[in-house]
Amino acid sequence: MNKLYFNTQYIYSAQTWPQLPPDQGAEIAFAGRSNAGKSSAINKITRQRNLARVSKTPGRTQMINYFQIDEERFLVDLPGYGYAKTSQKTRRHWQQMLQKYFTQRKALKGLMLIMDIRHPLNELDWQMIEWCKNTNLALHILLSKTDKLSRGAAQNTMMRTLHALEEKNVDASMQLFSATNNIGLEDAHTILDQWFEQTIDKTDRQKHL
Ligand SMILES: Nc1nc2c(ncn2[C@@H]2O[C@H](COP(=O)(O)OP(=O)(O)OP(=O)(O)O)[C@@H](O)[C@H]2O)c(=O)[nH]1
Ligand SMILES: [Mg+2]
Repeated sequence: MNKLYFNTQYIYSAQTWPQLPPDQGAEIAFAGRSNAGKSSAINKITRQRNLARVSKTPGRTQMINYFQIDEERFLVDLPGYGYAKTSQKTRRHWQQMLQKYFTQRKALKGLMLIMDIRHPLNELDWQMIEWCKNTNLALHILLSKTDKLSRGAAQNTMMRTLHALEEKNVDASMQLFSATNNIGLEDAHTILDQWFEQTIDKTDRQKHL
C-alpha cells in the first residue's frame, strides 16, 4: 500500500477547456458511467472519506475535479456519462470536452475506467475504450461494487469482460474492486504507482495526438 496517496488534496474544478490547470506533470483520470463508483474509488484509494463527493443521486460530479497528490502528480475525477436525465446540451458539452481531454491533454498518463460489475461495457464505456486505444493511452478497468456479487459470479464477469476486450484487440488490465469491502485497493495502488513512475514514452503517445 502506498501511503503517498493518503496525502491527496482537492485543488480545483473545471467545467470548460480553458479552466483546466496547466498541462504539466502527470495525471490519471477516473471515468465511468454515472453512479459507477468513481468518486468512491478515489476516496478509497486516498483513504479519505469526503475528498470526492459521493452521492446516491446519479450525475453528481458535473465538473472535472482535480486532486493533488504532490507537485507533479494528480488524480482527476471526470463527470459520469450516460445519466438519462442529463439534458442533450449538457451531454453534448461533456462528450466534446472529454474527447478533447483524451486526445489533447499531454499530462494525462492513464485512464482508470470504473464499471459497475453488474453492468459492464455499455456503449459509452466502449467509446472511452476506443479513445484510449486511438490515443495510445494506458487503460485499467476497475469492476466496481464487487461486494454485490458472489466471488464466483464476480470472477465469471471479469473473465467474460476480459474476453470481450480481447476480441476487439483492446490492451487493458482489469481488476475487481469494492469501495465498501476493501477489495482491490492494493492492486489499484500498484497500477497508479506504475503509471506515475513509468516515464511513458512521450513521443509515442504524442504521435497519436
Ligand atoms: N455496495 C457498493 N456501493 C458502492 C460502491 N462504490 C460506490 N457505491 C455507491 O454507489 C453510489 C454512487 O457512487 P459514487 O462514487 O458517487 O459514483 P460516481 O461514479 O462518482 O457517480 P457520479 O459522480 O454521479 O458520476 C453511492 O451510493 C455509493 O455509496 C461499492 O464498492 N459497493
Ligand atoms: Mg462522482
